Amino acid sequence: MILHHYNISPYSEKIRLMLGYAGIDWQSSIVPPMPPRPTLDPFLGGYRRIPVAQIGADVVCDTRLIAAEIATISGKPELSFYTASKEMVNFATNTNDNMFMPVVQGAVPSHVLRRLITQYWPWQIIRLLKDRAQVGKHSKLPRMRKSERKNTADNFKQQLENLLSQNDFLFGHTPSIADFSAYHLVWFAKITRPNEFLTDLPNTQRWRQRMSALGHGKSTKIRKNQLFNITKEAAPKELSAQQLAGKNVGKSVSIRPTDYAEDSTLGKLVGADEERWVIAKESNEFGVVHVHFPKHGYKLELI
Ligand SMILES: N[C@@H](CCC(=O)N[C@@H](CS)C(=O)NCC(=O)O)C(=O)O
Repeated sequence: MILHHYNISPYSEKIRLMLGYAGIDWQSSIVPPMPPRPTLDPFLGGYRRIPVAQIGADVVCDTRLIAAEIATISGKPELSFYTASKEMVNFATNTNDNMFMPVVQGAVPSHVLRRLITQYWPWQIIRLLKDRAQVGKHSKLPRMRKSERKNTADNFKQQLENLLSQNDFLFGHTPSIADFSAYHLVWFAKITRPNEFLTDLPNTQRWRQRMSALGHGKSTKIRKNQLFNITKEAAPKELSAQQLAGKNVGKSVSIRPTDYAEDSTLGKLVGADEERWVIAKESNEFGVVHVHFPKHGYKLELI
């Protein structure tokens, strides 16, 4: 599996750690923290969120679907939103949908800057901050006041602390999609507000260390020409009979996230089932590439 990601991206950390836990060797393609992304845009186009996973000529968008691929490859159903227990899935969905923004917006600017300065040039940082201000301005997520944000974060932390009083991980003795969906937020909070980090929450502190110790597994860097050759030479994985018979298959569509950074990807719908849409993008350079989107959190329109 190739992972397109960047260092300070919390959703990327979720997948890096999951790959480490699942024991899957992976190839790492570092992308800029904002478009343009020259190693990804030429065959993906449109969708701008990170991380994105790639297996040959199949490009998998959103951690919901990437986690499902990891669960299948590693034989660990508890890592997928589609096969984990109901309580794990409810917790992970609520965390994904409602906790990311309060955590990101609660970041202390000086700590964010301190981290960015170690990785990017000043002009890149200015562009990034401007970009994120634009993303925030057009976001459909409800805006929270500071006090509301703090209450939401405090309740979430207390929920973690209570669940972790019974077990090493949120819903048992091994990590599940629930743990990975919460951990990347705690990881980001530790970087961006270290002074007020998990004070008086001993169970959560120990869990954070346990999760962090899972590591990122074995990865090797992949260069642009290698990446492009793989994309060109591979053919997309065969779709199932159910996917081929899915609603609107054969039509030209656009697919976009419904919350923020809503850039659309256009193509021909070639597969659809209860979980995902698959669109084909065709170019002289790369031939046919299949791009997979989850249905949850995305909107399809006929064009
Ligand atoms: N629902 C997406 C959310 C991904 C996401 O929001 N990622 C952030 C970075 S952690 C992002 O893409 N920000 C805008 C950008 O990088 O262009 C997922 O689960 O993959």
